[in-house]
Amino acid sequence: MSKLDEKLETIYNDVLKRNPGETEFHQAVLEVLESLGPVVVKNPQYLERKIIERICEPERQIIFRVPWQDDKGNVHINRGFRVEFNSSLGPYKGGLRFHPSVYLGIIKFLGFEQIFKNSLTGMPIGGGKGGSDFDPKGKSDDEVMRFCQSFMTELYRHIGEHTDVPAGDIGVGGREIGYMFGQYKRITNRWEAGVLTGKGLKWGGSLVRPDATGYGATFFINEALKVRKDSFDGKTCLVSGSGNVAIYTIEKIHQLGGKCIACSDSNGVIVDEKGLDVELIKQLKEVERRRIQDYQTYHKHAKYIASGNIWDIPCQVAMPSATQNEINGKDAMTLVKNGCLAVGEGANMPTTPEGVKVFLDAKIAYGPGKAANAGGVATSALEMQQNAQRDSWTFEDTEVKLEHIMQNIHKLCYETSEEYGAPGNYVLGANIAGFVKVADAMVAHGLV
Ligand code: NDP
Ligand code: 2IT
Repeated sequence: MSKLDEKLETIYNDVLKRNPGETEFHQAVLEVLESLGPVVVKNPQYLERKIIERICEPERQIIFRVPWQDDKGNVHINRGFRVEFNSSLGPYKGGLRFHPSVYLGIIKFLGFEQIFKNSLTGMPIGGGKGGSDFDPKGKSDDEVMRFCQSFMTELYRHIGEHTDVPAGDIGVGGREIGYMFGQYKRITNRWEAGVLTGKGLKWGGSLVRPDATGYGATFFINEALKVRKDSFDGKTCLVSGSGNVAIYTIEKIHQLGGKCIACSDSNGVIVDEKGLDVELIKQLKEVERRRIQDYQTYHKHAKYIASGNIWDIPCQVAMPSATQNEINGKDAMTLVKNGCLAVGEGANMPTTPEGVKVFLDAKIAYGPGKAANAGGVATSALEMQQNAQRDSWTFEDTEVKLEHIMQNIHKLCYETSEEYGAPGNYVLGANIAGFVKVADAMVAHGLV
């Protein structure tokens, strides 16, 4: 199914050979390379200088042992990762994921996507990602703290405000960032706010950072709907997941007049035809760390579908906000058949290549993750700006900045898609616009 020209095909085959078994990384690379054919025709120096080969090879990959003890004194060993992928535009920047499925191939796909996403934000940030196969589910606060301390006891030597700035992702939120910040401060004897983002508001965090990915994804789709002389007003929406990104996507959709009728977790789907009660979801997930099934305890009219597939529910806007490859080709066909007009990816790479093809062929408004979910990392960069100035901005000012950033990303992707003869194809627009900026910086920096 590859649409690669001969030179890019050779590069891709080399990536496959050098990185065996890393299927998610292969998928992320192929998706970008498929957009770059016309770019290398226009700029042959990218091939001559082997810019694409260099972009596909992380600058540095760190893998380490993370030993920790549970509350009963049992010893556990997890594996920690930090992939410092590309520092052409700024210090490595990207989240940490704690989930049992984590292995090098997942961290590399996320780090690779992050390079282009961060480029699209227009902020001075390079690309990186990290995490562990640690499963925070069912662990006590003390166990999570001990794990985070052990993780940081190795990670601290690789990061810093001018070097590499981690943040949250799946399984890593304010609690984990707090424990990691505390350990970094203790080991280094430095109160270095800019070393991590997603910090608590009382100790260097930024207003709007918790809300930013979901708000940003909704702003992006709002712009895409505007191009089609449409809006969220009155639209029935689905948001998968019920974590950080899902919660603030639901909240912003409701503020813009849409109605979210379903969300999910890895166990099942909750459907509330009256519109989801986002304050209840915040209480259940952010405060009490419970499962989404418990929504029904408080709203008897809601329906819980154990092991259900959220994409079977008819909607006009779908915002996948859980994990990679959660929408396959069949799901995409179901969504389109049921009248879905727009898909905004809060999650990273939530749609399989078959699904992406369905959305592009149907010409719906499809915002790929590296464009649509860039508001999270962009607001991390705003947090870094506030830390550098020893300042903190109001919610209103920060949200306006986020909205402008998302409008600019949308415009850049749209205009690039027009320039390359495929107006409205945000996959092409995001890949090309994100790539060119990094590639030009790499050319300027010489062979490094
Ligand atoms: P959270 O840990 O807060 O929430 C994750 C949600 O997705 C949970 O509801 C979880 O359900 C569900 N989920 C996770 N893995 C799976 C899986 N394998 N199968 C089914 N459901 C799953 O993470 P975030 O909200 O932060 O992240 C969600 C997505 O957004 C990820 O793809 C992440 O990379 C992306 N993202 C996050 C950003 C951020 O700022 N946090 C920024 C940009 C993108 P359960 O509890 O059952 O596991
Ligand atoms: O995927 C992502 O962009 C994130 N998890 C957020 C990264 C960050 O540094 O804020």
